[in-house]
Amino acid sequence: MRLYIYHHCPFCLRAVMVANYKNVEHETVFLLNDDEDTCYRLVNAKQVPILELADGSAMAESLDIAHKLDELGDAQKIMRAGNGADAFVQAFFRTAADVYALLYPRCLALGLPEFMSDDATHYFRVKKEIALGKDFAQAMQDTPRHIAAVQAMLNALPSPELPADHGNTLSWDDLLIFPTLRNLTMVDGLQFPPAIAAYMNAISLLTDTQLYTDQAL
Ligand SMILES: N[C@@H](CCC(=O)N[C@@H](CS)C(=O)NCC(=O)O)C(=O)O
Repeated sequence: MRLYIYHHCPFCLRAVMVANYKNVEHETVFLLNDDEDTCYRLVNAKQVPILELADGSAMAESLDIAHKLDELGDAQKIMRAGNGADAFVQAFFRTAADVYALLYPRCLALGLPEFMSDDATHYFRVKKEIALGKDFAQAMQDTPRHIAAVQAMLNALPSPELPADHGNTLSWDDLLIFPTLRNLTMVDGLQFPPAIAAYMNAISLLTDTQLYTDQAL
């Protein structure tokens, strides 16, 4: 079984979290960001994550993949029911423009496997500068303004439930909450409130996934 991902992709992280938590044996394939052919060959669309099963079939959509991995993984590792994590999802949605303006230019500077060629870097930059409506140099210059908006959002988040309060289990809500927070650790200067930092460390440990804190810029 193979999981095709980009390291920085928050949707991919959902699949990685479940695969690791549930000890699903799999091979991780980091695609180059401009590799359209592999995506089209497997799922007829340019998107990751993609799960290729042992029978050669492939599936897209992170939450469908997460459910499949949940089925295939260690039955002792329970996925706790969630309630949609509305407060988090809505807060992330409201500040999405600031979040992306902080994350897109930083992604390229971290030496991630999906950007290991000039063509892959160029592909990402062109696409994301159009999405942002400004170039990466401008986005970096605007960092203080974007940090202020995202910091206010972080400060207003409710305290997420910790795995330790639920028999050290992962919840479906964690798949909606953790990936955005994990990516925000790319940003030097953001202060994670203590309850959020404790949550991030606990989920990172439970799912064997790394934060970007040491590489923040
Ligand atoms: N609804 C999809 C969204 C996946 C998605 O948007 N993935 C992004 C990467 S973060 C992607 O593949 N974008 C196309 C590209 O990078 O060219 C899911 O949940 O899996």
